[in-house]
Amino acid sequence: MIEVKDISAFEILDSRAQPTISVLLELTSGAVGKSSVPSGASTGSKEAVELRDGDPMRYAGRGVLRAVEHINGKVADPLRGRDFASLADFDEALIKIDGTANKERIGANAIIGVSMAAARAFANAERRSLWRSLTPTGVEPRLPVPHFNIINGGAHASNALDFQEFMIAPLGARNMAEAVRAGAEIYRVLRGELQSRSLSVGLGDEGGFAPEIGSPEAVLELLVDTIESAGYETSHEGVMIALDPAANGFYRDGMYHVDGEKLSSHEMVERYSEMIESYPIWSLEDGLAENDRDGWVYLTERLGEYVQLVGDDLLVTNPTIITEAIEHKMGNAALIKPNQIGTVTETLEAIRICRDAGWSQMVSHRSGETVDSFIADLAVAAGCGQIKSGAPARGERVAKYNRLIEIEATNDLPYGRAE
Ligand code: 2PG
Ligand code: MG
Repeated sequence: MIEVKDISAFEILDSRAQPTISVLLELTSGAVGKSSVPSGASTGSKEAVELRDGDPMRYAGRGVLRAVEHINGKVADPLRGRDFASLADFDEALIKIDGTANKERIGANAIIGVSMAAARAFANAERRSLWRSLTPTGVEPRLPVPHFNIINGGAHASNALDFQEFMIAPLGARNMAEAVRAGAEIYRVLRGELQSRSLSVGLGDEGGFAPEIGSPEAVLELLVDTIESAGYETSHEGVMIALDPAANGFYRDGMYHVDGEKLSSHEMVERYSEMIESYPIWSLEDGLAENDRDGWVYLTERLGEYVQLVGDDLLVTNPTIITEAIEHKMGNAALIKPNQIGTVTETLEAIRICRDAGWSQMVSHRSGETVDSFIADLAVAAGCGQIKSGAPARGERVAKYNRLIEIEATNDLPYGRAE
């Protein structure tokens, strides 16, 4: 049994100068866990509720003092001095305290912070690494293929690019350290390529470059050139490309607005199909909008055999929504973001459902981040085989990749996609 001594929270900043929550959780044994909470910009409508103060006099309404107050009072009061058998038990208590389906009473940003801090405190109490303590029975932990977001657009940048993320994935790397090296070397060559074409090397929210290039195909062309001039092969044995267009962002009145064109759902799928034929793309996330459900079914029929189709805004790490999507054959993989659902236990449940259905899982950061590297341990623990944490640059992005290098250096674990 693990006894909670105290929980406290305070308001800190994330990587976009927005307030977020940091939580400290102390056990009677003396073990302590700390966390800080990320925040998204392009969000799915069914994500658990991120509670903001709405006070225009502080941080333009984005303050989180109410959520902090909830942790220090409504959450901490009933949990102080209580015993728990496991993290699952603890998270169940959190869900009960909130009592709503989408965690709107306490705020999902408050609850996930407490859940992550508890996971760390419980691991410390067992004197185990976080990833070891989170590994579910029967799962083989592994180091995930990093997906480096090196060109940013959409809601994460002020350029005209409609697609949000262009990522490179060293699928064929020998190990984590070599995968990170590939990402960083390609990023460096890309900077030079952009400069030589007199394009901006200013950055988007996730540390990728945000040049004024309008067409996704022109970016893909540039990426292939860059990967090859950095000395890597564009293949499954080398480096492949992954896209997150985040199509909610350019879906209006039932049409997809890309680079000055208006495309129907089927036309959008055809455009992807051509891209996949012409460029080394292995994964496509949120290719269609979350409300375009028939489109998702068609997309999966049409391209599901050739490419990984990841649902993010569509699935929001929600076990019930993922189960429905599996039934309806909408996609074949899920993006996993703990703050979309609100507890670590429900996140692990979402991953388990995917695994049991033969769906892949990619663990993900948010565009607003801190240096908390929780998701690195989560990805290893759950054996997901894939992670995205932005560019191989900027402290809050690199914190996750560096944690993965540390786990690799101190343990004997396989690297790569789960079979
Ligand atoms: C996404 C994420 C992370 P945000 O769409 O996948 O890259 O962005 O955190 O803004 O939702
Ligand atoms: Mg996404």
